[in-house]
Amino acid sequence: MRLDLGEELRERLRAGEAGLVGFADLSPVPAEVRLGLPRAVSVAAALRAETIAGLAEGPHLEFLADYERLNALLTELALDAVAWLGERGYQATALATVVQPGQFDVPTLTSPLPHKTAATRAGLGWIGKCALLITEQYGPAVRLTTVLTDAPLPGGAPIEESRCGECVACLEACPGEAVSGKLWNAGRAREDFFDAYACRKSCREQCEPQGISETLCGRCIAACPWTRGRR
Ligand code: B12
Ligand code: SF4
Ligand code: SF4
Repeated sequence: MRLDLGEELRERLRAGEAGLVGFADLSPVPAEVRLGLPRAVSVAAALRAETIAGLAEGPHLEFLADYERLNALLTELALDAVAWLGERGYQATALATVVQPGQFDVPTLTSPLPHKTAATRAGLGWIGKCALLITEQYGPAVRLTTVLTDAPLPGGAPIEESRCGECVACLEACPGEAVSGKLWNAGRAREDFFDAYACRKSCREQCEPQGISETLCGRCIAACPWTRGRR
């Protein structure tokens, strides 16, 4: 039996080591933000179990290596999806896996179309109290990328409410006091439940002594029970 467009693309990306692939209807997002394209392919790739094991004590060089591996993998997968959709006559454009100058507002720490928006719209997960995308399969231990397109891909069921419940594991693990403990929903602004500046400050304070020039931490990833579930 011939696979349809969405199944074929999902199989292709998963064969390229994507952990999760979903399709999003982006109609609630303003047209200029999604570059006039109505849908998105959301792709998640998972951290290695060995990387996560050390994260409870903060960022380390293996995390940096895995971070770079996943950024390269996701960029390659996104460019492959763009080419594959283009060959079939569809418009497609990849959002940068790692934001580039001009695509990011430094004072507010925001990108115009966050990868997490495409991911929740594709049904890959919800936004946790730690402000990361939480997937049932890997918890927050994933990095994300997004391809915008006009291809007629079947939209997943959007997730618009938190599934964190009473859990406060990330709040207790966060050295920067960035996590308020409030539950996310799709209408709630990041600032209303998470302090991105406090997180960034703590990430940098932890990275500097390790000689890591990126802004990494991930203690909230190690603490999340959805992450522990995959070990
Ligand atoms: C700025 C930034 C930071 C800042 C601010 C963090 C933040 N949460 O905004 C700092 C420097 C602190 C940071 C730190 C980290 N980051 Co960072 N960061 C980004 C970046 C470049 C932009 C995020 C952004 O625009 N934020 C603005 C706010 C408004 O958006 P948001 O929180 O990302 O998402 C909101 C919307 O998606 C909204 N939403 C969800 N669904 C829907 C649906 C609709 C219809 C609407 C309207 C809105 C909506 O809810 C979310 C929460 O409010 C993204 C890459 C990207 N281009 O998306 C990576 C990204 C968010 N970071 C990531 C990671 C992994 C980290 C770190 C673990 C360190 C690291 N680099 O490994 C820490 C963890 C911090 C944390 N607990 O969130 C991953 C997250 C993966 C995941 N599982 O969610 C991303 C997606 C990078 C990637 N390519 O994978 N980061
Ligand atoms: S990455 Fe670190 S500082 Fe930022 S929210 Fe998670 S635990 Fe807190
Ligand atoms: S640790 Fe608990 S509260 Fe935090 S994101 Fe994971 S499930 Fe949600």
